Amino acid sequence: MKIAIVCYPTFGGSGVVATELGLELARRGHEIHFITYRQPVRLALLSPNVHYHEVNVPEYPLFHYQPYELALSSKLVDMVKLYNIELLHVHYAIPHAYAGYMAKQMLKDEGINIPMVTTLHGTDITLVGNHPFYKPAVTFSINKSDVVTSVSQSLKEDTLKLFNIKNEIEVIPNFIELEKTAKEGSLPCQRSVMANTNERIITHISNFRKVKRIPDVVQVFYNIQKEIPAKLMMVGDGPEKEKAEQLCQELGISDKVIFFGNSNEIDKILCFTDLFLLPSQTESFGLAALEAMACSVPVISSNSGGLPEVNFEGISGFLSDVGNTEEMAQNALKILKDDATLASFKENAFQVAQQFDIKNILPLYEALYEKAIQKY
Ligand code: GMT
Repeated sequence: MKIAIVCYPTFGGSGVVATELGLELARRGHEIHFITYRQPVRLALLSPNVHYHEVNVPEYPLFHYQPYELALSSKLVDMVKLYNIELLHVHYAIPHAYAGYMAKQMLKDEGINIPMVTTLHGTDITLVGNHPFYKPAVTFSINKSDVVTSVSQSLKEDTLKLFNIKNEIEVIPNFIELEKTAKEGSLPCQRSVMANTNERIITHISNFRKVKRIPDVVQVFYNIQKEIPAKLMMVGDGPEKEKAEQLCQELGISDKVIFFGNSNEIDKILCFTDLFLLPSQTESFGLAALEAMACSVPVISSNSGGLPEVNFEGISGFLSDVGNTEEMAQNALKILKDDATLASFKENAFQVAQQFDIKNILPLYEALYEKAIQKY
């Protein structure tokens, strides 16, 4: 199949999922066209089946806001015609589903009919898309998609609750490429550079937005390090990072916390991690938690959104109510208390991650594409 993938090229989970999906489809012989405003961060290798088309938005002083949707839909029309693309798969409803619908309409005018699959990722529904300023357009573009998927059952339920959706929503969970993780996991792990042998290493990875509850990450770690020697690795960048650095100073733990910024080498950090923290206000899925589990790292998370579908209570880690940092720290200490307990949580985390291996999930997308193309 010839498929166009529209996504955000940034470090966010939706862009990562879209990129990994496209790369695996390409490995299986499909022709994949990434269409976005910058080369996606995980799209390092361009292979014969992988194409990347940049959306350019010329600056014009009249425009207070540059019309990205317009440029994207025009690019989609041009690329579909040039490469005979058979299907559009847009990741993140805003504004991709809207731009995709416009492209479909323009193509229809020229006698070209092409299906569009929209994958809902989370904040496009629960935070941004739900805002009254966007809601009519988001509802419209979801209802006009030929196929709609969501990355968890919880996100499906939220979508049906928050929007007037007439379409079926199919749940296809996010995935992980275990083979790649295993290969990278066999590289030398630089644990000794980060911590002393007696210290436990705790990691948090995110875009440091409010929804991630960064102060809770610091508070949970503060409670842990009062009981056992430990270090905290903070990976990522975003609006809450500076405040977190300040909080660490106020609590007197700056020497135990390392801020990495954005990293393309999270596997190298996860390889020496003992525990992952994700106390988010909400997560449609929690891809970062799954990436940790794939590296045999147990997870302490909140129990909101789709997290219980990924992190299994008492098996791959523990889940607590949002904001209950006291319980999160107690649960963390339960896992970290001795090497044998930690080893068994690590093994369980890896076992749970196997359910989400890309090899199990990718055929679900392929079947859905085939059905959508056949219908047209
Ligand atoms: O984590 C973020 O806030 C980024 C956001 C994105 O769209 O890139 O992540 C969302 O999509 C990910 C991939 O499907 C999910 O794993 C995240 O849980 C989801 N984030 C939220 O729902 C807050």
